[in-house]
Amino acid sequence: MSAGKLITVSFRLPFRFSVVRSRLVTSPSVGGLATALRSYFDNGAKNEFSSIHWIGVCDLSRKVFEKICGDENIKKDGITMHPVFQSRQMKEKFYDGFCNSVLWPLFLYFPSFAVYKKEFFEEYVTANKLMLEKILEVYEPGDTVWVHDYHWMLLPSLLREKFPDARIGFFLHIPFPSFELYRFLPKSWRTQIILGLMGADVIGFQTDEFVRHFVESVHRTLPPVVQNKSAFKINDRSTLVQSFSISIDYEKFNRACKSSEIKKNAKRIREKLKATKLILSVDRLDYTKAIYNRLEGFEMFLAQNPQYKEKVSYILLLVPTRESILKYKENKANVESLISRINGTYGTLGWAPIVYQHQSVDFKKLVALYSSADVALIVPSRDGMNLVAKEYISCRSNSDGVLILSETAGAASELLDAIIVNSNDRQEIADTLVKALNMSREDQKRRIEKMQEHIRQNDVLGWANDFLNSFDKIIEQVETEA
Ligand code: ADQ
Repeated sequence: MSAGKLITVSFRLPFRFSVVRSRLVTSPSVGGLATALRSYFDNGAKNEFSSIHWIGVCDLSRKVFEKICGDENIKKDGITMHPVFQSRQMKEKFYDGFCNSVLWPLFLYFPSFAVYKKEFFEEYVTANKLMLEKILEVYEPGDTVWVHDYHWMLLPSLLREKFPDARIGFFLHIPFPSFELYRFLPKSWRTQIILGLMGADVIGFQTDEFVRHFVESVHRTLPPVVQNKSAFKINDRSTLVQSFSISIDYEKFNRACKSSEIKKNAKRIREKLKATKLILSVDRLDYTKAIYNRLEGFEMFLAQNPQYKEKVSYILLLVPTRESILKYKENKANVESLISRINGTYGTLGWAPIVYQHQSVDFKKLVALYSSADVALIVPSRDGMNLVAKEYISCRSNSDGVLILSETAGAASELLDAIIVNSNDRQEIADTLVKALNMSREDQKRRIEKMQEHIRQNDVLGWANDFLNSFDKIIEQVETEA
């Protein structure tokens, strides 16, 4: 790969910072991107690069951070973290605004939730430029800069202008929508975003479908561009556009679920809940995860199958997310009121059908939950990939369990032995729960083993290595053309 540094850029740093009794306290960031990259850095990355750096937005204000840490960067688990400080205005207009009230709803097919304000886009440009300043403090020729996700789509070109020979990669963790959605963005914004991305040597997407959407959007947004198979040529530079399906550290999850401590904890969960069957969902509390729909599906299941009364518990573990945004507050309120209606209607003195936890849990608890559940119900309305689905499969040490997955999660294109449903079809969810709870042991084993083998062979290390090795493809292509 490269002997230089690897500089990762994402919105969040891999660890959250807080201050307790005047000391800096760190805790792992929750979410797919942070989980996946930390796993890669724990495994292969350190052998490939001279050092690992991560630039992201700090949870603390500059004043508080500098009071506690001076001008030191924080090093943890071999990663040097370089915090960027954003003003309150930037948080509101860039993060809550353009990122999470324009790009997020649009790219995840909730166009009616998007709020197109000029000042949001202007702040997006400013925030990308601020991030560039930080990169320039860390970057040296020979380094690789790996930019992640929709927050920083202008950054590859901003960096390219400064360093024409830099190795720059970009990976989009969320879907790239069809052009019919992408064109909701005003022309100037959508053009700037595509040109921003084209500064990268490699642009990675989760699935081939998202690659196709992007390619169509390029052709329909820019004046005629040269495309040679999977590469675009603009101003004599080539940009490779390819899918790289993100994954997890299979061995870490699989090893953990076989430990006696986790087995004991999983058993304890089952004993505590008394129900004979456990269904589990683990998600950020995001409207794109369609939690309301699946609760309605579960409610139908209870109404139509009274024989499961006191026999089934549905553990709903939802991690808090983006709580300052109105759509998230509304979604949380709706989900919580539906949970209470279902528990109120169907529960008995000693049994609540839904066990709801609105919190983040640590790795061991998460693995114990995955190990304890007979069925994982993972039905987002859209998802770039969905790592929870892969984590659940990896934690089935006895090769039993059933994964119910929605067709609109990127993971559905890989986990072909899951039961695939439509997240809007409540009746299908209800019927599929019955099917899953009654699936024969042989059928479960056959499906789980096939999916485990797939994830084992396509783990997070493979994803990162494929992405980072693809820079060489571009070099080969340029040399062949010369
Ligand atoms: P997310 O939308 O965050 O990720 P996902 O891929 O499922 O979705 O990752 C969530 C991660 O957070 C998992 O590793 C899971 O273990 C963890 N997690 C979730 N709830 C938790 C809880 N209550 N406590 C502790 N941990 C919890 C984005 C995209 C996805 C894409 C990933 C990676 O939206 O589509 O798969 O990035 O690219």
